[in-house]
Amino acid sequence: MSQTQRPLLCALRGELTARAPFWFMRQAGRYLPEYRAVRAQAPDFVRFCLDPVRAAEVTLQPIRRFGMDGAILFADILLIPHALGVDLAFREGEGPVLDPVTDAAGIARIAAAVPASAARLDPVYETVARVRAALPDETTLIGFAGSPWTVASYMVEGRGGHDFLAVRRMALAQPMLFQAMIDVLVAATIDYLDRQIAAGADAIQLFDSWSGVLCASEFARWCIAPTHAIVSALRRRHPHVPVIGFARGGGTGLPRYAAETGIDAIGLDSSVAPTWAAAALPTTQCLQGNLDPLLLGIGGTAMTDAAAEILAAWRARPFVFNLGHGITPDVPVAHVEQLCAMLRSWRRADAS
Ligand code: 1CP
Repeated sequence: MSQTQRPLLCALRGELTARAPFWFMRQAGRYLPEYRAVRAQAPDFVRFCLDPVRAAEVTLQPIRRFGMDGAILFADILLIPHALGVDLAFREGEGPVLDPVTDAAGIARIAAAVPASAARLDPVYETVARVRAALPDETTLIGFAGSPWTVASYMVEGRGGHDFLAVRRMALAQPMLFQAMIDVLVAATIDYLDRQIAAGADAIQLFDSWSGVLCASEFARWCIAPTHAIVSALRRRHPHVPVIGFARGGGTGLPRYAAETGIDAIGLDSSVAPTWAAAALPTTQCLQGNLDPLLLGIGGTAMTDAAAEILAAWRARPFVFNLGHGITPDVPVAHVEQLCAMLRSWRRADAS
């Protein structure tokens, strides 16, 4: 089968597919017993991400069970700081902990590490190659990275999201210094994604999970501009590989993000009304989202009614069905099965 018969890839390229292609953020994860079994064998999360056999296995698990149209590479956005020499550990119940980078000397250290950083992530590209070889032809393989703002927020704060005061202060009070950090992340991210594509990734998603904490002008500077830099560099090297931009919490900044970054598809969080997105975002651009992951946990008609609302709002546009954020560990497998069955039976022709 040729690539053009991958429904998810077709939708990302702006085609009106007959079916509703779907995948779910964090589809590989703790809600799956088979994931927990592999995770139990791999207590160190960074090593787990850099173990191509295990990472490929957990990438494939949800595809075997549910047959999504897309597989997302199992890795983590914090592998870039790791490759840049930043100490990183994932602690049970606490999430990621990093050695903070907050001054010129720290930024000079990570800048010096950029040329060698892509090769430090060689195991990730091996995972990509293994997954692509094992996937059904019609399934799209999505590679990913964090967007520079979101990755920088972990590097400056030294941990996961709370109030983001340190990184927001640095961006506002020392913009030149902060720009230097963003430039390092842009360069490292381009090389990393270039290598994922060379290894077999069909599409790329940029996760800007914390873009919602920025004020409007800062959103343009730290979210839109670096995303544009990454997308244009990838486009020059790989003109046919679509990029999905997921600026979570982007709100009223989303039309500008859609128009100015060069992304092919826009990931939407659950706060965005599906009908608003259909009317406000460029009609050629694929929409992706945006069922509230909590509804997947609740199931029943609350879940299927909300999914039907998204399908109805987007029936005249290219779209990929997804959640508005990642699946949580408490989600029952049966609810995921029910949603997949509903999506599989939907046809655009019946929807008008
Ligand atoms: O086994 C475990 O410990 C489970 C938790 C877990 C998983 C499954 C982490 C820790 N990372 C991952 C894999 C992962 N991370 C994937 C691939 C799998 C898939 O999606 O199916 C992806 C795409 C990510 C991306 C990621 N990591 C993001 C962006 C997406 C999002 O959720 O907004 C972020 C912010 C991270 C950081 C991260 N990784 C893990 C934790 C606990 C955190 C911190 C989250 C926080 O700060 O609240």
